[in-house]
Amino acid sequence: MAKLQNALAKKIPVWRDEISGLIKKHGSKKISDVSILQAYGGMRGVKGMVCDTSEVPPDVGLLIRGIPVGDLTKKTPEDTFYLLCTGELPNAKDRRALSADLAARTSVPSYVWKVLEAMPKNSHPMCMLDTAILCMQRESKFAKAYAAGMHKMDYWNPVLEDSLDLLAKLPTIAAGIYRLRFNKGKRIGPKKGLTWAENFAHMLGIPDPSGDFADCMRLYLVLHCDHEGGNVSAHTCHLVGSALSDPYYSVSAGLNGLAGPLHGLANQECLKWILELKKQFRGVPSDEQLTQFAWDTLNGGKVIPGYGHAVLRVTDPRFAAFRAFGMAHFPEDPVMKLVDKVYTIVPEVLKAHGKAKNPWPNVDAGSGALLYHYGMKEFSYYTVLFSVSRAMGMLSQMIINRAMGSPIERPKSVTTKWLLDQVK
Ligand code: NMX
Ligand code: MLT
Repeated sequence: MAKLQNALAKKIPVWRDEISGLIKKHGSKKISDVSILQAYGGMRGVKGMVCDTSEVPPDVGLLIRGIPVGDLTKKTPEDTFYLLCTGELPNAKDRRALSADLAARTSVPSYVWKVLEAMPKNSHPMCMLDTAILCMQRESKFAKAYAAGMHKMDYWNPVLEDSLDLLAKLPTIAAGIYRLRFNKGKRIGPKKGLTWAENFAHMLGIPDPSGDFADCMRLYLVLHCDHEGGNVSAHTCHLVGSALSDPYYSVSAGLNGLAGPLHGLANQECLKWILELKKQFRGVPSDEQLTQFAWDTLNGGKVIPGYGHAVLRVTDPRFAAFRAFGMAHFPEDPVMKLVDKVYTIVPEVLKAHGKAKNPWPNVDAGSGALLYHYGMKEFSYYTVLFSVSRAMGMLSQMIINRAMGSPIERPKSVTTKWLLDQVK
């Protein structure tokens, strides 16, 4: 852990000085106004929190520490986590050190498997993952250091330790859940010498003679890692962590938010929608049939999963990266072809419908087609893969927040009566 910890130890004092100088000099400068519509409308567009790991300009899409996510599609999750934490990509030596450090921490306490095995057989895989993380809370080094009276300025160090422990164990736990929940046979243990993503692919046990599935997992884990601070999972993790709840409590809480159909569960919903479409028309539908299918969804009072976004106003570059991978590896795959056809029709339908502010696909519109192609057909599992990746964003944000001494988050709510009084 020395390398990442050392890199952070050098950066943190610089960031602290920058932020305290900014607050001292310009603390009263206004950066946002809030309307009544925003107060009732999920605070959309309100700038009221800081996240330095990544940002999402609406007309560009995800930038990780200023680098467009489309430029990171050949990188590994280790590169990405190091970049999220420090603001710089690691050199080969530092990447290898991080990989080796994670590999040394993969061992999962045996009580976690007992808890998972005791859960009802039809538990949602997300419920299993979040339960597994929560039950490991007793392992938290931060909670122990806090109880021992550690100085506030040092919190980030045991939070980094917890983060590495948790990240290292997540693929083992997630793969174990896949094999247990879907009767895939015995758990497969991690293999020496593999990277974080390669080991995850290995432990899932999906036949992969070409290594393409492992490469798909690498890409999947890079693309989902972070999406600034206001999305439901990151924001939840941030809020819970701001009470100095440790990373196990906070990440489990954040992932409970990711499990919602308007957030990370949309990837399972999206593939379900595509397969229903395929079934109804026994293959690729005509433009008219697809248009009607989309309208039927909207007229049924439902959303079209994988489309729309609270911040983005263009095609999500993460969708573009998945599409490019699918087109490069299996352009003739029927589900991939459907995803592509949906992309030509649904934005026009959403524009005509006139409600969604963003008619373009988000990250969830195409990712499932890739997994389906490689034989992972249990789509209720897809959000677990999203979770393993998103943990990197939540944890890097948490390390930085503890290092910056961020306070407990506690915005002021108002009543409808108070609002009515304001407009009298
Ligand atoms: N299909 C149908 N209606 C939609 C869609 C969609 N894909 N997207 C937005 N709308 C509706 C939305 O429900 C709202 O309707 P109403 O006024 O009746 O409440 C209206 O359009 C305005 O919503 P927006 O301001 O455009 O979107 P908002 O910021 O509230 O929500 C999402 C963003 C992502 C929740 C929304 O676009 C959505 O539900 N999309 C489908 C689910 C999805 O793909 N979620 C995954 C997002 C990415 N992720 O992984 O988290
Ligand atoms: C995400 O990756 O978190 C989603 O695109 C949702 C969001 O940013 O609000």
